[in-house]
Amino acid sequence: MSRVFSGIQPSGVPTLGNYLGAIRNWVPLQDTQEAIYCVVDMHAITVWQDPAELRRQTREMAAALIACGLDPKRCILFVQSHVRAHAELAWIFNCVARLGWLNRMTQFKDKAGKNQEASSAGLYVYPNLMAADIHVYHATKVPVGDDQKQHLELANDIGQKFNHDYGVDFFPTIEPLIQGVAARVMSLRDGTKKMSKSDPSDQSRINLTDDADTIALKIRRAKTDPEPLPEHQSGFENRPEARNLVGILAAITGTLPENVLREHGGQGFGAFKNTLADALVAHLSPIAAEMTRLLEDPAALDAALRIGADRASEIAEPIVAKARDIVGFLPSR
Ligand code: AQP
Repeated sequence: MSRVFSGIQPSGVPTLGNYLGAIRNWVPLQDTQEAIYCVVDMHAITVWQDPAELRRQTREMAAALIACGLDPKRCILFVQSHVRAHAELAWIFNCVARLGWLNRMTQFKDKAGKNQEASSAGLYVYPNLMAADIHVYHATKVPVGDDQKQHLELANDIGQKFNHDYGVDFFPTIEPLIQGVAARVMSLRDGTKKMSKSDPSDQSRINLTDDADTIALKIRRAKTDPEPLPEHQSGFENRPEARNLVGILAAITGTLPENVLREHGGQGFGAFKNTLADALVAHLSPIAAEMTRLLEDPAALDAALRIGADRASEIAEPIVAKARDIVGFLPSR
């Protein structure tokens, strides 16, 4: 059994992008791997979060993960800030990673925008914390969306540099698991931009908590072009919105884009959007209902997360203790 790690930020309501690109792929891994999943609140505060909202969103994210099929008995599910070892290893990694490596990270450039000087230092070193999240468990497989590929390459660079600098074979190589036709779901308003939970426009995304009418309205309003759907995938060239909507229908119905085009190619977007909205509502409504049910008992949710944090700490503590020893820190006791 390999050890799998992945995380998600409680920086808003999880989106269809988070679900199709990541969360949905986490579920089957619970039964085939040792799976560790984390609500990464320390990553979330790299951009401003209102404290009360952050607490609410952290519980909401945990509820969403369970509602999507994660079972705290079959995986380790917890909140990042409850396991101190993440922060401790991240500091060591801040001293291993090179500025030149961080300068190449496109997510920082996307999130910092034009005013990089005003961004938090945390946003800049976000990939070092992400590397620590994974390496602190010696996890070797990381199921993520396509947007995180560059960060995983950096995590491998950090692990290898640590091993090389200290002459050890301590951190293993990480393998990204980037799966499915919807590894990158795009914004409903701009097919060249990824769907994000913190996008200022709520119309750009489907939230896992959206009700049936909201989903139908957002899909009806989704940007398209005047042409009918192509018959083949080659017809997606310069049509990112068409590619995105077809990809979403394929992913949600468990098929391939070419099969969607076999059925809907040549159709206008009107009829296609109705089919897509119906499929999304059928798939997402039970998840939203289960989230609501779970959030009615926050004490039970918190208790499950605390058990998860204890189990995670048991794995992480000896690994971070060994890392401390390797870099030459005196034993603390
Ligand atoms: N649009 C997407 N398509 C496919 N996968 C996606 N993921 C995010 N957006 C898409 C995957 O979701 C997982 C959790 O992501 P995250 O919350 O840690 O951070 P993120 O990638 O920055 O996600 P968001 O929704 O865009 O959050 P904000 O707006 O707060 O930055 C990751 O595996 C990611 O690949």
